[in-house]
Amino acid sequence: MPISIQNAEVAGVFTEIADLLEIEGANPFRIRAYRNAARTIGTLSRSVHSMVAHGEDLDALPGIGIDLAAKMTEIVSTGRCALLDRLRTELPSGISELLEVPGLGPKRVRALHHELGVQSVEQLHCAARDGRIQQIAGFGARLQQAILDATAAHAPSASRTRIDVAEPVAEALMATLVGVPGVERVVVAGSLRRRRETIGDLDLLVSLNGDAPVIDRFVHGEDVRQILSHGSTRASVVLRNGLQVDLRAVERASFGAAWLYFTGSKAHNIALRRLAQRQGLKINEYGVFRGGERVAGDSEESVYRAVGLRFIEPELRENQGEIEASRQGRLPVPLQLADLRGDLHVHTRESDGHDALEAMVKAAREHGLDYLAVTEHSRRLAVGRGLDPARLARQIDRIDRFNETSTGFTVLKGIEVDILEDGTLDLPDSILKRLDLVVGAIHHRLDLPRDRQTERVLRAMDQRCFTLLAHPVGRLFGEREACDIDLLRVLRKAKQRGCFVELNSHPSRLDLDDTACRMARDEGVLVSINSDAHSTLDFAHLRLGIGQARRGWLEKSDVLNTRSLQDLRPLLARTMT
Ligand code: DGT
Ligand code: CA
Ligand code: CA
Repeated sequence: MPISIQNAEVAGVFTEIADLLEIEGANPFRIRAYRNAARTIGTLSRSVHSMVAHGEDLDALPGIGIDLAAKMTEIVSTGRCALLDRLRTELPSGISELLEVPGLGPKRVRALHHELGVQSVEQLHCAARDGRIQQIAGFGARLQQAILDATAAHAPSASRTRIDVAEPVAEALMATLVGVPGVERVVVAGSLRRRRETIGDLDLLVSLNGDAPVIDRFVHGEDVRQILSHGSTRASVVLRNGLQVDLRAVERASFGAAWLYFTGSKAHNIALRRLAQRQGLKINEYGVFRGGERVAGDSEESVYRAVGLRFIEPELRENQGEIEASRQGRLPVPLQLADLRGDLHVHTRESDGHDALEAMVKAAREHGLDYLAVTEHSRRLAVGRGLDPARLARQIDRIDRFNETSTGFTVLKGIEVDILEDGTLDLPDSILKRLDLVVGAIHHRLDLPRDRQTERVLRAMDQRCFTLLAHPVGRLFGEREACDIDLLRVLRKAKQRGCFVELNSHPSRLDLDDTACRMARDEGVLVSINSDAHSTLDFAHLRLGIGQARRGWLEKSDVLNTRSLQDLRPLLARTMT
């Protein structure tokens, strides 16, 4: 029996249960029972722990029935409470923090969650800033202002930059440094090398052969607005576009150790250092040392080898099990862009794309693909010039004619059909069943509460023709948070129905994200890495999707569109009957 459980802790568990039940909208009598019990426990002169230890009847206490007594026994004897654990997983993890904002109790948190989909303090801040809170009955402008003030520290930082914006900046900067005498290599480190979807600051590293004027050249670059620091081996600057860049220069002998160190993540570095310590070694940005002697450091491989590990791809360096997997030889085989054989989410001019089918096909071929699926919007999305059944029927005929004359490339007939609020699809079965695949997507009512949003998608997936769920959580960087949905249930439904989920490679989406990809892999659901191309240029985004998929530990076999068309067809066909 854990010895440290105090009455206040038991009461705290009951109060939290009552709060969470109230946010969920449970029976008021049940909620009150937990509140009363918390109060009773708070005023007891004896410890619940010792009463349980002496086998006393807790249900003799005022307001404590058999059920509550059993929970008290569970808490003091195991240190946990299954009901609380369940409630915590049912509600978004940020919900409890909302209760700590002054002025907010469970009732108001419930209203904020249900009316506005607020599930974190950051979202609360944005809702207050945008004036949405005062629109809820019982809130008002004064409370909104108080919330805005109390959550000021949670204003989202505009300071992270999308990877597609940061990457060309890094490349241009590197190009100015490669020609400097004495510079052997210029490489990217930090989160950009790990292919995170957003970048806090850019980290560049150069390998030097002797003295080189590279740091001076860097800080006096024409795009530099401000020099934050300037030393002999390092400098930090802010560029005119606002991006901060850190540059370090190291000798060749330390290059691998420095690259590994500045690539991070910090959590990965710390775990690696601990592992080295257990082997009597020391790792830092200069190398691996035993006593005063450097035993490795010129390459990253040498550093990993010195501590008994195989090379770990940068995308995996997040301290999410990669060190253990490396030691056991269980690291995923890195997915490559060239593994993709096709793209299952492409628009043409027929809806809101910019280019004709022929141009999209040409671009897809140039990207090494063998097939693409044309998936226009459906009629509900009027701004996207969505297709009604008659227009879709004409497109089906057009694609059939195209394929008759095309050699070595196939266009699949698809649709990006809206999932309506009740979970039905925006087009009838009679037309959908003529397609090769049906991509379902949510484009409106992203604010539904978690249970309704989840049910909506599950119902859509239960329909006869449903192949692939596009951009499952609907986040748009800088514009909109992910919708509140139980992804695990969605993935399990996909598994059960034999359908698939998308990793949308557009840099404003990257949805599924890395963590969700890993969840899909664990659940055995194939992920389709798609461009969602609206122009011929957008196939370049597939590379970003690959980075995210690698971060999510996906291998070639976990990805639907690494299949040849011949292997893909039966998988699609199963979802259409
Ligand atoms: P960001 O810039 O927020 O997108 O993320 P990172 O990972 O690029 O972080 P940054 O720029 O602060 O640092 C670059 C790398 O340098 C980081 O991934 C690991 C390494 N690093 C920075 N500070 C520390 C530290 O205090 N300890 C260790 N072990 N490594 C650090
Ligand atoms: Ca960085
Ligand atoms: Ca940095």
